[in-house]
Amino acid sequence: MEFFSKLLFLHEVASSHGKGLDELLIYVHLLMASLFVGWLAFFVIAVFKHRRSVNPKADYVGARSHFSTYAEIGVAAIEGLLLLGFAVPLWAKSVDKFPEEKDATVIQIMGQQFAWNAHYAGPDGKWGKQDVKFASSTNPFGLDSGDAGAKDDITCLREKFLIPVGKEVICKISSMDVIHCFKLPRMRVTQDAIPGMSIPVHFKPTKVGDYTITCAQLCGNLHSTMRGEFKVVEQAEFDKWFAEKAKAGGGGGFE
Ligand SMILES: [Cu+2]
Repeated sequence: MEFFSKLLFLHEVASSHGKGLDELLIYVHLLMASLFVGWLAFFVIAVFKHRRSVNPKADYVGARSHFSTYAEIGVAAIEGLLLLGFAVPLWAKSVDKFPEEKDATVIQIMGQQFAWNAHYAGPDGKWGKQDVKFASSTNPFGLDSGDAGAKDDITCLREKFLIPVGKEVICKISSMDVIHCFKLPRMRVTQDAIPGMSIPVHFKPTKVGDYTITCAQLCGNLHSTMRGEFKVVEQAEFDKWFAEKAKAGGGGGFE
């Protein structure tokens, strides 16, 4: 597997479900590679075997063996196995089954041309009131500064945010302008960010380190520069950062 990961230039996995996804990706590529080689070999053999000098007269019946039928059935069976035996169970286990919010780090993510912003409910665990009428480039989450629940909310606007390692993360993805796509290559997470919608995704980071968020949807002239950063840290470091952020005037971003 390690060999094939390198062959496909896959980033080192840093989430719990990433390994299964990579395995599926590798199996699909192996099947496609063998089909490519197989069909190409068949083509070359057919062209050579039936060349004009040995077959001056066309054969009007054609192939008499059933080999190609069996080969087609074999390929369809392997594809069925990949879909029903690997892809569907992986989706059910790693994508469909959400962790409980109380056991997870819940973050709202807002894409904007051309940056990523994060919003945490703060130590009280309650999201401040949000309304689109308050939304602006300095307040992308539309937080109501008059709401008591918003006072300790933490917003990281165009800046690095932290996530604790070994704990489920739920990101609720949205966009304040056009369609973006929240992509965490090393976490094997990709989800479109659609204006007016909040779409949740979840993953469990397994390695501390610095990670990049990219945008995987062509979203404007500076799309290629649309990056975000987050850091996966030990729980203690996260708690310290979280408390400091909340204390430093929470809700940041709006005055
Ligand atoms: Cu974008």
